[in-house]
This record gives sequence, structure tokens and C-alpha cells, in this order.
Amino acid sequence: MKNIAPAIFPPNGIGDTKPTNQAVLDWVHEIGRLTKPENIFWCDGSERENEFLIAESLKQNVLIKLDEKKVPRSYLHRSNPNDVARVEKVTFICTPTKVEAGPTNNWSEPAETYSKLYGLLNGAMRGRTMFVVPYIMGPPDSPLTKVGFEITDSKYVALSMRIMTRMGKVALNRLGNDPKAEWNRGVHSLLDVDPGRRFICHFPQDNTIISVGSGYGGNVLLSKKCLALRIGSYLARKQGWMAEHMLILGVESPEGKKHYVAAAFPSACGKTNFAMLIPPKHFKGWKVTTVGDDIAWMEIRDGRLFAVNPENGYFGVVPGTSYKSNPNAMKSIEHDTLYTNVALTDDGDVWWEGKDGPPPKHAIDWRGNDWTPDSKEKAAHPNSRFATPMRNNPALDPNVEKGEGVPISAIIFGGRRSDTVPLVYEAFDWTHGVYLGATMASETTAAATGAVGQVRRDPMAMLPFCGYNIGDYFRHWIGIGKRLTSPPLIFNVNWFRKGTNGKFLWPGFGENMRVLKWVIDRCEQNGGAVKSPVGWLPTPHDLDLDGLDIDHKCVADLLGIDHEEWQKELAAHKTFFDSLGGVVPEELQEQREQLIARFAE
Ligand code: OXD
Ligand code: MN
Repeated sequence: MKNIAPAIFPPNGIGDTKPTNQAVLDWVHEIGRLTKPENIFWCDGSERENEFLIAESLKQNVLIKLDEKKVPRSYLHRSNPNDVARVEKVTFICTPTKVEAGPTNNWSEPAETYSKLYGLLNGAMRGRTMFVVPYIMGPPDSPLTKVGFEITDSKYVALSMRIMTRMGKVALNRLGNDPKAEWNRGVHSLLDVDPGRRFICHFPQDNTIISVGSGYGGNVLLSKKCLALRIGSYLARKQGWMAEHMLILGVESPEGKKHYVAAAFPSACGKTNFAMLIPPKHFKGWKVTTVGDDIAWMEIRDGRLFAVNPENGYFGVVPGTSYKSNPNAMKSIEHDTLYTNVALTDDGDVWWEGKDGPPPKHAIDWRGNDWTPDSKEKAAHPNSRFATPMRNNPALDPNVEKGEGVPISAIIFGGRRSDTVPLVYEAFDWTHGVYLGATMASETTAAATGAVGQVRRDPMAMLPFCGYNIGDYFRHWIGIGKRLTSPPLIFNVNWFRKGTNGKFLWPGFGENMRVLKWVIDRCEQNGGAVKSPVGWLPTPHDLDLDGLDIDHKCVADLLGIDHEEWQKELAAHKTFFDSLGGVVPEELQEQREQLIARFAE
């Protein structure tokens, strides 16, 4: 399959909606002079434009059409096999000083980096079409909403941006004509998709992103990780709000009382599943709705935290998605979906490991090779993805377009930990909650290149996404707490604890409602808990486990605090803080000492 494809030539009325803002025009002109494309295609987000781009992508073998009856209006794209995940080692924060980027980011000097990237971009779009994609992040009338422009030489990127963002005229309207208005400049070129010439560079002080050499979503849909998180977090600190790697969900009781919860989990730890949770039968009348599945932008109003989802679609991990794990995701991806790196069946359907039903007898795998159930290779890449509009989600929250956002009652941190960390516990207060977030860790997944299954500290699930010094980021969190008069309660969860037999102790998925219910009970001040060294812990009694087939021993193990394991954990917190080279705020060091003291009591 083609990633790099030659120029396309739209008929009149398509690809010619030029913005009127002179600053944008000047910038596009400059990038055009540098990259020397065959032509420029100005996207307006219209249906007609979408149809044209899809038709051209099919002709050029950039997309494969799926069977219209099985998966209506849906397509498959295969990325280059060398290009299937985010690459953190070539992701850079280019602040004027290394200290501003901090100990957790790769840093590179802005002037040198511009010069290197401009060298790579010189003539890079020769013979190709340069797409200019205007988009907004956030509901059209939200004070938090940001405007971005992405220049790209990939049709797949232009088509994905239409799903993942509010794209086209809405952005031109929001920007207006003020040449000094704030907007993000994003430049993407596939170059020749060579891992040796792959760089994802952020220039926060210029609100600029340049990404070259990749076609994989997380590296090239510049709205998402690059703008909404890395540049977003930098702007958020400067402007007094928060950009977080969090899902946002609504929980409504049978009596109609509603709370919103934001939750941070590292990549590929089930955020989309949690955001689309369907309560088990026992929770008759309870409803969970999705505001967002990956990113939350939050600001303070009336002493409370309000959140919007800046995105317009879901870019989720496909393998493992099934009617058992996530029925709402399955319904969302049954139509109008752009798949990347899944398998193609002989009857034009898509397939992946973990999909309901038996595997097909024959398929074409994600690399384009023949596949049968006897093949050693996986049919779908472990990080294969769907891009689907949030409108497809049957559980979409009715307030998703509300500009003021939704009030957050609780924040949940979570990771993938086989041991040590209990199913759920609650922080004693905001600063203790910041400590829980700052020390959270998870076993690594396929969402980024590198070894899978190793425990790494991933503060607030932002390790790969915090666009500035992590110490300042912790300080920003502590500072936000000081401005909140009704702060959300903060929790830590772990769905992934294993028993001595190596099996998961907790069933997860929809049953996570039982944990969510305790979280809501605590917000309503009627959930029971006992004080433990790590925080407020539910007793087995405090969790509603009715109708769940789980034995007492499992529940005790799930909620247990093993002092020996925690001594190792405390040492790991220290090692992590020490590794940051003195940037950790005093308040968090004190939290660590208090935690040690509570264990010694
Ligand atoms: C994602 C990620 O794609 O976190 O959401 O990697
Ligand atoms: Mn993510």
C-alpha cells in the first residue's frame, strides 16, 4: 500500500477555500516555497471535499474500501511497517533552554532544529499536493478552544484530521482576521518514511510543531498528542488551565444525579473502554456517558474544575476491542471508520486479535501478506487503530459540545500494575492526590516503540506528553489545587493486579462500574473507607459486589497492602524523584516522607 502518493488535481470548488488571515497566508506561502509542492489544497471540511479525497485515495491505493454492507463508508490504511507507533526517542521539545524542557523530555536547541528540519523539508513535497488543514480543538464556543493549521503531504492525515478534529470553515471563522491571533502552526511531511529521518519537534514558545518522516497517527495528527497535550500543557501553564491525558465520563444514578469524572491512564491501558463503560445488570438505571476518551482540557470556574474534550473523534487501539470488552466502541466502529493496520478478510471485512467470533480462515495481514490462523505473525498490528467520529458513540454525553465544559467531581489515576497497587484508594487531599499522580507507574504497552511490559514511572500518564519541565508541571498542579475551593477528589485505581497464579484478580471492563460507584459514593460523602498508609481504602463491604462471581480471597488480595511490596515501591518513588535531578517540588518530597512515616506507624 502507498503511503507516499503523487499530487491530485481537484475540480473547481474543491480545495480552494483560502483563509483570509494574512498571518496564515504568509506562513503557508513560506512553507510552500520551502517544500515546493505541485499544488496547494485548502481544506474546508465539506462533505464534497471528503468524497473527493476518499475517491483519490482509493485510486492511489492509499486506502482500501471495506465492504459497504459489512462496514459502511469505512476504509483501511496500512502504514509502512517501520512506522506503527509513536517514537519517543525522536520526539523533541525545543525550548530555548534545556532546563525548560526538563529531565523527562528530549531537548534540542530551537534554531539548530529549525535549520535541520528546514533542510529536510527543502523540496520534500515535490510532485505532491500540500494540504492545508484548518481545525479547532474544543467545542466551537468554548473559551478553552484553540485554532490550529496543519500542513501535510498525506491524504490519510487530511482525512483523519476531519474525523479527529472540528475541521474546515469552523476554524477559519473562529480565527478571524486578526494577524496577531493565537493559532498553532503544524507542518507535517512524510518525506520518504525513513526512520533515520523521523523527527517530531515542538517549539512551544512559537506555538509550532514540525513532524517529518512518519505517517503514524500519534506522530502526525498534530492536533492530538502534539498540540492538545505537549504544546497544550505548555500553554495551559502559562495561561492558568490544565491540558491532561485524561478521559472524561459522566455517571448518572437512577435518581438522575450526575457526576463527571476525569481519568488519566497511560497509553493502551483501557481509557477508551472505561470512557464507554456499560454498567453490569446489577446497576440497573445507572448510565455512563462519554465526553472524551483521551484528552481533557480543564479550567477553574467558581472554584471548581470544568473540562472539555478538545477532540472530535476517537483514535483507539483496535486489538482486544470486542462486544465483551467494549460494546459501545464496537458500535462506534461499525461504520464511517478509518482503520489502520488491521487485517482484511476475503469478504472485505476487518479483523483483529480479540474480535468476537472465530478468526477468519484466511485474511490479509496488516503488512499486506497472506494470513491464516496457523500463521506465527499477528493478523493485526498490536497498535492498530481506528479513527471514528465521536458522534458514532451510542453513549456520547449530551454536554459534549457545551463550551463551558462539565464540572469534574473526581480525578482518577491508574496504571497497569501486576502487584503492589490496590484496586482503588483515595488520596487524603489534593496535594496527596498530586503525589499519587506524580508517582504513578505502568507496565509499558505497544502504543510506543520499545520494550513492552516494563514498569515505568509515568506521572499523570503525561511522561511522553508534558511539553515542559516536569517539576514545573507538578508545581502547576499544586498551584491549581490552591485556587480550587471545591477540588475534585483524587483516586488511584489498578484493574491489572494479578494473583499468585499469574491471573488477573479483577474482571475489569463493565465491572469497573463497581469501583466507579464507590468513587461516586465518596463524592456524595456516603461511601465507607478505612484509613491506610497509602490513602482511604474501601473495605470489601464498601464496594458493591452483588452479583459478581468473585471469591473473598480475591477481593482481599485486590485491596491488600503488602508492606514488603510497598517498601520497594517507596524506594522506587525515591529513585524516580532522584532521577529527575532536583526539580521535584518540596511539597511532593514532604508527601513521600509522610507516606514513609505512615508505613512506620
Ligand atoms: C494514544 C496514545 O494514541 O496515548 O492515545 O498513545
Ligand atoms: Mn492517549
